[in-house]
Amino acid sequence: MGRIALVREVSDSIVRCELTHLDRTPIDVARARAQHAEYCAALRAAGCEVVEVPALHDQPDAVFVEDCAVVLDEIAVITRPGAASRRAEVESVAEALARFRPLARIVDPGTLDGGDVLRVGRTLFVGETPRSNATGIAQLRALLAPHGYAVVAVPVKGCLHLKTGVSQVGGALRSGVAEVAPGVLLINPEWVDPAPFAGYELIEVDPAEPMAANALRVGDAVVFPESYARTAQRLAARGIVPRLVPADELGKAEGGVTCCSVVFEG
Ligand code: CIR
Repeated sequence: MGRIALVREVSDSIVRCELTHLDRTPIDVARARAQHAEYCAALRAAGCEVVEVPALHDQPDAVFVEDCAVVLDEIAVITRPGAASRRAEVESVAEALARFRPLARIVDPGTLDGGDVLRVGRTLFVGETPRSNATGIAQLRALLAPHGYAVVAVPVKGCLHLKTGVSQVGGALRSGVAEVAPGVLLINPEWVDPAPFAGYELIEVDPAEPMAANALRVGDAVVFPESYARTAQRLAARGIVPRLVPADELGKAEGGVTCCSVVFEG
């Protein structure tokens, strides 16, 4: 089987989404759905089979499937999201993933959002945020140690998730090759301290675009919001030409491009 991208339709109730750092502004649900469709098209163009998990219209944030699972080659870890309002999202994602991987779970009192987990090779950097607590991070470490993954906790200040502030845009593609091909990371150093990422090549977002550090790497492609043109130019200058998608409507719900899919080899 090839590369799979799990996605979920934008809920009717998205206007009641969780918000942490943004003020509530009206969300045009039809426009959010149209942009989501373009996002799915970009995933297909990047070689993914797009698999939809069932819509959950009473769960406002259900489109952000990334937060429900961390999928590695060996195992899928079903999370326990930090926002209590989001916990009912995980079962349908677990059911979809059970076809592909053995499942493990983060359990009470642990919390973990997939948006806090950045995997580079066999290292998982995990944001310490109001969504992902020390117990959840310790549970993840214990679940993954037998598979040879290191879990490194990283402080995050000023943004929702670790991957709001840093994501991978180049370098090691598959677990196991990190040592020979270090990652290239896109980072907002105002929100995430670059120190834990010494050894990787870092590209900083344009200071006028603080939200631009969230890019989605799919194979060799990088899916990136079209509204962050200055940072896109920085990527292009480094030889990384992103596939641009409109993403500003779900941006009002504090969602970025990584949040809307769980990508893995099927
Ligand atoms: C939330 O606050 O949970 C949603 N409104 C946004 C989640 C975005 N997910 C992500 O960055 N992985």
